[in-house]
Amino acid sequence: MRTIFSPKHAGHSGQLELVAGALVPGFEKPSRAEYIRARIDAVGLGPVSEPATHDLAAALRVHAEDFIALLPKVWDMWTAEGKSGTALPFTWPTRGLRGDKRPERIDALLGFYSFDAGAGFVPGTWEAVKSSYDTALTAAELVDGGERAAFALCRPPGHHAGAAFMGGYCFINNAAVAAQWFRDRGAARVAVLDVDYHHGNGTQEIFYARPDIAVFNLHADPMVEFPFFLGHADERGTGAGEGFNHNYPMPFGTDWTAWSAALEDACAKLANYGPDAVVVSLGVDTFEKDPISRFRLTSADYPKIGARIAKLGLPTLFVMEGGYAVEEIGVNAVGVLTGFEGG
Ligand code: 6XA
Ligand code: ZN
Repeated sequence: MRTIFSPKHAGHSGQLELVAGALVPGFEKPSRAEYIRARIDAVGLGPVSEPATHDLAAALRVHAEDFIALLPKVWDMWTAEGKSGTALPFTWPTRGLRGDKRPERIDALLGFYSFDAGAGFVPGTWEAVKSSYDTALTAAELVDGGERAAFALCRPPGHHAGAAFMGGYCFINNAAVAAQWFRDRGAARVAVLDVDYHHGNGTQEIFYARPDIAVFNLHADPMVEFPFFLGHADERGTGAGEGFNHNYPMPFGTDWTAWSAALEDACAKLANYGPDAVVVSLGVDTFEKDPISRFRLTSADYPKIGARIAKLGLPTLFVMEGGYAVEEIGVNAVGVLTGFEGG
């Protein structure tokens, strides 16, 4: 399997995030991608190449124009206001406030376009976000060109980013961009299978009213886990999209037995949907030693995920999402891919 990977991800480094009352170094750090990159070579997964540069047209197919236009400007606006450190939102337009008024100050604008303080900017953030987007599209082109599968080693991740908001380490929704791109290239139906520990609220929001892109999400119960405000089992889609969104919330402590039963159900429904391509939002924060998560998958489980996805027999794009046990992230993420190839 070929991998697309950009060294520009490394510019998104040293950002702080708000955790339990303190601003702490981001868990979403460059070494994550570097460990995965090293493991690809160690197991001989296949060639690794850099993405081609794309314009933002594919992003605008799933994101709002004003939101995308802001992203390249955030850091300069932040410093122009005399601010330093990590560019983070200050105030959010929650219930009872005006969500229709777009403020002028950057710290308020960041709140206007965010749902948490988890997607902070540093000087290299936009370049990394853009390279992550290019990575997803370049890998999607490989699959569209006839490769059975490809791996987009994206960083930063994307599945929490909605049509007009960022959050949870995510800025542009790489998986959603790729799914829509497959549609625009002629796929009649596309499925997104999100196996990250966290619910992919952005992907769900983007496709919620659509029958042509079905979304399957396996994740920790949002009653007790981030992103908290989306991801329940009764969210099944709306209007023409009703019945095409499938959530599998699971309790803390979920192990392979219960998790794989959910995967089996999702794969059966996905196969029945009959998509022309599958986009896998590949998070490995389901791992037992993940520092911010509470599932109990082991390293031996990841190849089994890949093998089950391979059994679908569909053109498959893997898009990297979460996973914070950095020393094991390479073994686990690449384990899914080798499991796919052997399966
Ligand atoms: C709260 C935790 C963000 C979770 C990010 C993630 N700052 N999403 O891994 O899949
Ligand atoms: Zn996650």
